[in-house]
Amino acid sequence: MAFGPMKHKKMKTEAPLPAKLEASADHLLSVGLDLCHWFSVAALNRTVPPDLRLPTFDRSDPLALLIGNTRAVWPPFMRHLREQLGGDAGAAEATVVQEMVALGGHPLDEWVTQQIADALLMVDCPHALSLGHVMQPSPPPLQRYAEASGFAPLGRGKLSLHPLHGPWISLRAVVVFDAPADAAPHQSSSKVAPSCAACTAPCLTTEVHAPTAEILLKMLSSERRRWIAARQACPVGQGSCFSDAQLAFHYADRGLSKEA
Ligand code: B12
Repeated sequence: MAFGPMKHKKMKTEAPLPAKLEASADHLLSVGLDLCHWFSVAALNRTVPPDLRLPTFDRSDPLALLIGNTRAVWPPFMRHLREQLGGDAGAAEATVVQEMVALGGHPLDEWVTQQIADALLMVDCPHALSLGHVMQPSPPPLQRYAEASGFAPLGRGKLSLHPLHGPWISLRAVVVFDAPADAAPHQSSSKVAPSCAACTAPCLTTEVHAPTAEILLKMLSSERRRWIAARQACPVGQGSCFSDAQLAFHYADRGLSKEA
């Protein structure tokens, strides 16, 4: 796992740090990166193996932020995709998704990277950023950080489970700030998802029925549609399921598909 250079840009205003952190989280929210979980690095580092510990800036307890999203990311990202494809605001979602996937690459990862960079520019504080999709030298174990920081435990199907949105969340990045944990703009929710222990949902069985929406049949193999079915089998957060177009985009085969 690699943490990016600890750089920052001075803001002209002298707003207190929690206010700047809040402004930065507001930016993320406005682009659909709507899950911001503030946590204490010291508390996390006490529970993870030494090789997974987060940097501390020589502080006893620095502040960290886990960034993720629900399906709220889709409308702003679709606007961006439409611009990329020449600005046809009326183009059908299915067409945009198919054209974008055909072009290859990882436009969502690129767009998320830009949005997070913009948000961090608003914070006048050194930080270390680790993006979930950066695979060299190794990807940050975001699911483990989500669990160890009390945000979302790993479910039986090996997907992180949010108390409200269930498995329908994506994890994007972790940032450590050279600031004390109590500079967090607000307390993160202490709700946790229900345990899978007593659940009888068929997420791990072959009983799940692969979805058959037209765009999914057109773009995804039956194996990939079964991955979706397993996620849909979770009883938690069913109202937060991604749309068919979003599913087609996330689950499309791009070699090592990891955007969802
Ligand atoms: C590499 C990777 C993959 C690889 C896994 C290869 C492997 N097993 O080595 C591939 C490309 C196959 C993959 C597939 C999928 N992935 Co993936 N993947 C990642 C990634 C980028 C890194 C994981 C990692 O190596 N962590 C470091 C190691 C040290 O930590 P670890 O805890 O041991 O990690 C293991 C698990 O995370 C596991 N894993 C990764 N993804 C998935 C998904 C499922 C369902 C399962 C069972 C396990 C699993 O593989 C890792 C190595 O063994 C993470 C993002 C991140 N940075 O965490 C997303 C991530 C874990 N993947 C995710 C998803 C959704 C998927 C897919 C369901 C959809 C998709 N994108 O196509 C599929 C499902 C595959 C299935 N069989 O059901 C989400 C999970 C969200 C959540 N709610 O938990 C993440 C967090 C990405 C994101 N943007 O949110 N993934």
